[in-house]
Amino acid sequence: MVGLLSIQEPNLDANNRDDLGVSTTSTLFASSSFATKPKPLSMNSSPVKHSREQIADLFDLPLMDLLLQAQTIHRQNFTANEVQISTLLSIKTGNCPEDCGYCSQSGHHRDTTKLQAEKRLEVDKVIAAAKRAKASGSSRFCMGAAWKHPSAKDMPYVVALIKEVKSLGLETCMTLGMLDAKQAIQLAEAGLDYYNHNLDTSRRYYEQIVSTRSYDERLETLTNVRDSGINVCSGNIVGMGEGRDDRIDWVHELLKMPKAPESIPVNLLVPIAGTPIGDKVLAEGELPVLEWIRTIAVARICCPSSYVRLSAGRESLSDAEQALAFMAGANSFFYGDKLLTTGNASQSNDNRLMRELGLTAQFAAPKAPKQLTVLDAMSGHESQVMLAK
Ligand code: SAM
Ligand code: DTB
Ligand code: SF4
Repeated sequence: MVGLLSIQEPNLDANNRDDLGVSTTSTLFASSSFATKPKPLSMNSSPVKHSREQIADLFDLPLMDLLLQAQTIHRQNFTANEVQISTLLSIKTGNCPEDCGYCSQSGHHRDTTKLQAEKRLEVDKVIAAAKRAKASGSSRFCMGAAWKHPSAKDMPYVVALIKEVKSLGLETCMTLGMLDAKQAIQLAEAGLDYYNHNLDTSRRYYEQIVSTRSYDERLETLTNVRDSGINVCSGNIVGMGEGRDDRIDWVHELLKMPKAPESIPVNLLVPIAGTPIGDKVLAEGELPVLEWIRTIAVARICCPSSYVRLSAGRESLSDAEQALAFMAGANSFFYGDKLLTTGNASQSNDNRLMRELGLTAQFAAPKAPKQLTVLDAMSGHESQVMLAK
């Protein structure tokens, strides 16, 4: 006989924790032991999210206080010194109809960037790249396409890619532009683990970097992804000429979502000559790297159970700058010699850096089971035990 039970697990949604507020440093330090395993969370915590003012206060902290708080929170939620590694591949490069001011792939800037557009990459080429990524130690394979949104004829192609890449034992991530609800469900049914769709900056500054789509359209896609059951990956770009207020507002946007993204890539702008934003930053100077590190730390504190990823921009950074970013609570990065169209910190350099910092790579995490089969000790019958979300 198969019965259904329901066991309530402690609520592991870190946004619902009451012991991580910015003004509760005494609680924070009292509970900090720098243990390497996550601590059990309180079962009766009430929902607390940082207000915009609290986020601004975090940005204003002396850097060492901010880093200590971020690293402490990191260690309460994740295994210390363990990082998740993803590899990126561009499956359709260039000639994008959107006009994102930072992007080499926008068709609007093609006369000045001179980027060579390419057709969709064939399935076997993508699979060969995924196999190389797995062999090199990546746990997740992220496929990006320069589309406004996938067309109906692109859907069977991306569904085939998800199934094939998953069958290699890799987690899958895609970033294909906007998705409607039906498309998100199709990708979820194919088994997609993560969908990346960045808000990039504040609502206010967004209008100055993209004119072909709105912030609300971006949020709509994120809602469709969340509702489909795919894990949400949504991050930003720091250093596009935005102000700290915009970085604060971006963090605040994450906290306005019903649930913070599971994965938060914090990109440091790669200034690309021939793009409007790249040219401006190249002429006027780049944002100091410490502000990117502060942004990582604030994202870590405000979204304690999310993976925070060092994304674009690492190629130009020193070992010490990257070490500070990990100290700030980043626990994921893009691995491999190339991002989508620009270079990345080389794989051999990353291997050396990981050894020097004592970081280890996390294996692909299988999805948590939704139910367990248990044996009733009295009757010997099997039961399916549902695990509460
Ligand atoms: N077309 C899809 C989209 O926009 O969602 C997916 C690809 S797009 C290249 C993915 C993300 O890469 C962007 O949202 C942006 O955050 C980041 N990105 C693009 N160009 C960048 C640059 N020059 N520097 C840093 N990040 C960049
Ligand atoms: C994300 O936030 N950063 C990655 C990934 N998601 C798709 C892309 C970075 C692109 C950097 C510029 C380029 O290589 O074209
Ligand atoms: Fe297209 Fe994405 Fe680049 Fe914008 S960021 S131009 S949507 S590829």
